[in-house]
Amino acid sequence: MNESERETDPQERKEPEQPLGRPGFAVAADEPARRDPLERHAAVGGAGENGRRFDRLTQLLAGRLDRRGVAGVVTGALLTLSLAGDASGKKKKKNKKKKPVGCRNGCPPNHICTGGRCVPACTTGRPCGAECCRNAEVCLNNVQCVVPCNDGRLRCGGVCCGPTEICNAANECDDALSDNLIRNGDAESGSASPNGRTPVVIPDWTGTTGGTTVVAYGNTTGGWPEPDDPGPDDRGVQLFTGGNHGVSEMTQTASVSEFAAPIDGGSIGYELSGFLGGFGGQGDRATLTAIFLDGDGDELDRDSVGPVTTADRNSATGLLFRSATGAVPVGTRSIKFVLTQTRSSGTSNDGYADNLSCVLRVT
Ligand SMILES: [Ca+2]
Ligand SMILES: [Ca+2]
Repeated sequence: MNESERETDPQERKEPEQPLGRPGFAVAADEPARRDPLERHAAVGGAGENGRRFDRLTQLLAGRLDRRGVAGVVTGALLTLSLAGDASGKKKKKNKKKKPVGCRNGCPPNHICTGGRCVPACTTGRPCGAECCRNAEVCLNNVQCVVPCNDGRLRCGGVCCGPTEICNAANECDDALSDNLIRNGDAESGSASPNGRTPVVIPDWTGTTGGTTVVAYGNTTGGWPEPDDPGPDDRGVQLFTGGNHGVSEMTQTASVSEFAAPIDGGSIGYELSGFLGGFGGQGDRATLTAIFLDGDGDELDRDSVGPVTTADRNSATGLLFRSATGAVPVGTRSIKFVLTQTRSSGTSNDGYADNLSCVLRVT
C-alpha cells in the first residue's frame, strides 16, 4: 500500500479527543462538619452537663430494670462501657512517640538517630555515610570522605576531576550529571501498532490524546520510515508517530530533586535532543518540549527542539537530529517532557520522533 492509499484508508478512524491530565479527587464540601454523633458523645465523656445526663440515664435505666430484676446486669454493662472508655483514654496517653522510620530497629554502636536515620556519632567533623569527615575533607556522594586536590578540584578514584566534572557512583570523573531523564524515549518499550494509526499502550508516557502511537520501521502497510532512511544509527525497530489526530500529544515528568543542591547552585545545564521528522513532501512534524517546574509544579522556563521541516528533510521521509542546551533554572525540581505531533497533509499524522533524550551536565 502506498502513502496515498494509506491516507485514504476507509478503516481510518478518528479517536475522540480526551482531556489532558489526571482526574482530580472530589472533596465533599461538608466533610469537616460530618462528625459521628457517637464520637462526639465519647469525646465529652462523663464530664459536665452531658456527663450528668449520662449518669441520670444510667440511674433511670437501672431503676426501671430493677423492677424487672436485671438492673444489676445493665448497670454493670454501662459501667463496663464507661470504664472501657476511660481505659481507652489512658491507653492513648501511654502511646509513646514513634521513632523515625530509619531508626525503628535501633542504631548500631557509636551511632545516633538524627534526621530519621542512623549516622555516626562524630566527636569531630561531620557524618558522611559510615564515616566522619575531618575539616580538610569533603563528603563525596554522601558516602566517602576525601581530601580535595590542592587547587580545590574534586579528588575521585585517586585523580583530580576536571573543573566541570563530578565523581560518579563508580568513583570515576564524569561530566554527565544524569542519565537520560526521558524514559522510553526510543519507542522500544511496548508493542507497535500494526498499521501505525491505531493507538497502543506506550509505557512511561501519559496524557496522550490517543493519537500518538508507535510504528515499526519499514511497516509493510507502506509509507513509513525505512530502516535505512535518515534517522538514528541506533534506532532500534520502532519509532513514535502521530496516529490519525490533527494534533497528538503525550507527556511524562522526571524528578530532578536528587540534584537540587547543584541545580540551586546554578551550575547545572541540560541537553535536550531527539530525532524528529516526517513523511515525504508533507509538512507533518514533531516537537519535543521540556518544561522546568519548581517544587510546587509551577513553570520556571521551557525549551524545545524541532520541528524538522519538509525543507530540512529535502522532502524525503526520515528523521533528523535536533538538540538544544541551556541552564537548568535555579529551583527546578522536575522536568515535564511533551511530544507534540502535528498533521499537515493526509489523514495520517506523520510527525515522527525517536531517541528522545534529556541529560543534565555540570557547566
Ligand atoms: Ca527506536
Ligand atoms: Ca500525513
